[in-house]
Amino acid sequence: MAKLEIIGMPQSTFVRVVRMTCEEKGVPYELTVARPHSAEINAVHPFGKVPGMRHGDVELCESKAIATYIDRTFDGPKVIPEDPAQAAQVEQWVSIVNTVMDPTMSKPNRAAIDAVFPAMQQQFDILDKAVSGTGHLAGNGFTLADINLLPILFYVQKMPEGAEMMKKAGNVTAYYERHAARPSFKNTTPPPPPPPSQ
Ligand SMILES: N[C@@H](CCC(=O)N[C@@H](CS)C(=O)NCC(=O)O)C(=O)O
Repeated sequence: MAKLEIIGMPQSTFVRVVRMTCEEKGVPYELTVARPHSAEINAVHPFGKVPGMRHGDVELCESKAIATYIDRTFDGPKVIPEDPAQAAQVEQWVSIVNTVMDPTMSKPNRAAIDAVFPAMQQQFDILDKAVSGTGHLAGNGFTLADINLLPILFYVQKMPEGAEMMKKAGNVTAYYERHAARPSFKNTTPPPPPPPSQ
């Protein structure tokens, strides 16, 4: 089969999502390290965002589309269940996390973090309830919904405020600690941020 190439920076949560999908399924891939708006990524994303992907004649961008393609194309455990209702629950949580929670939780500086503090607390309460039943975001098993959230929590728990909120949200803490032990998570641990581009 053709080589699977993932394009992007390993520090990006969205790049980590597609790499974790490969790791969970046991799919070999090559990471081409490229920054947003570099020539490599502009070739596959109209707005220059990471990640991108190439597999034979197939060129893709957007983490959800790439993860879905990998799940459907390769053998290995399904990260999106076949059952329509369960698949829709995964879709629902990927959408909530990417449209509401990621913009709140992934903040670049102190002023921005302070401004989103109340919203972030509310979102932690919601997550704590969501994972309380099965220890997963959607259904009974580990899915793309979890893969999509864990890289964000990795950065959140490194901030003092995030660590504090996490400590208070006992179910989220247990969820994070359990899944952070997965080889797919450990094997994709991001290196420190690269120096600013010239
Ligand atoms: N919806 C996109 C989001 C990708 C994204 O925002 N990537 C960030 C890095 S984590 C990026 O490339 N940012 C540069 C920019 O927005 O110009 C996906 O799911 O792949």
